[in-house]
Amino acid sequence: MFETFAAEVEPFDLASLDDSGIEAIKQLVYEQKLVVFRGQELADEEYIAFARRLGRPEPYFQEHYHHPDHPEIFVSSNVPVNGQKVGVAGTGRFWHSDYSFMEEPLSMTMIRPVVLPEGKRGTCFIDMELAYRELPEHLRQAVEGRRSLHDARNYYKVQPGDVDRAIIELVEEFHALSPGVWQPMVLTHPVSGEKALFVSRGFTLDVEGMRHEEAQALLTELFDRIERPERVYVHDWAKGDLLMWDNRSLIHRAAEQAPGQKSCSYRISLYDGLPFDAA
Ligand code: 7UC
Ligand code: FE
Repeated sequence: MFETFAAEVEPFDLASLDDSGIEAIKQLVYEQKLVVFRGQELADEEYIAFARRLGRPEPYFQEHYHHPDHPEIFVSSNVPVNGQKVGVAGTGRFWHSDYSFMEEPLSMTMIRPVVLPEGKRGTCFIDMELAYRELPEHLRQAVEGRRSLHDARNYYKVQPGDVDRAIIELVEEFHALSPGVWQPMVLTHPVSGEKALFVSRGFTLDVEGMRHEEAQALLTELFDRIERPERVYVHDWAKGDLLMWDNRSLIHRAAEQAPGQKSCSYRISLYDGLPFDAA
């Protein structure tokens, strides 16, 4: 496996950082794209307080993903609490960048495992700046200055209240809530000035100014290149990990996990105050 990105930081007290320490962490994330803080056992309130110092945490637009006491925390879990379902199970099992289907995509995402399954559980990442640099000329020309449609419709998760309702109604309701958005296919990072490809198999559904077949052929060619196994970096979760990454320069997906295992993680995504695209 290759490693052009990702940094690991040994255990230290995240909660006692001064302002310059917070700024240093943000710079580290912009430089390394993914940072894994080891040995962090934060209480929920400390986790949220840390996120607030980095930027503006954004509660997920669908409330059933929220932690019951903390809307800022997105709960990916198949572990009931007091017999009650909490959050949503099996999230993010497809390549994507968080909220790319929204007008304002999320700058940074943090995840910490809360219940670790037996066997492996992790998150996979792809460096989209490298993907951009590696594009052959014909693909670079196809994406430069073009927009593509990002829409989360294929990953709407059926909820308990959806029982007995028609699929078409659920799809229309979701579309009204989140109609999708045209995004540039190439981003310019506001800090490094680096260009990154901004598409993903999970959320990118169409390309501007192309016939349907042409658009799908271009997207499939792009995704097949981007997702080459030698370009996928897998971080296996350990207890106490806090992952933090830049959604402008990486796409990610949940790694496969053994079926039937209990797993729970807490995510906080935030806006860092910089433009998502500095082009
Ligand atoms: O359930 C999920 O996989 C959530 C996904 C549709 N969206 C995550 C995000 O922030 O983009
Ligand atoms: Fe995600």
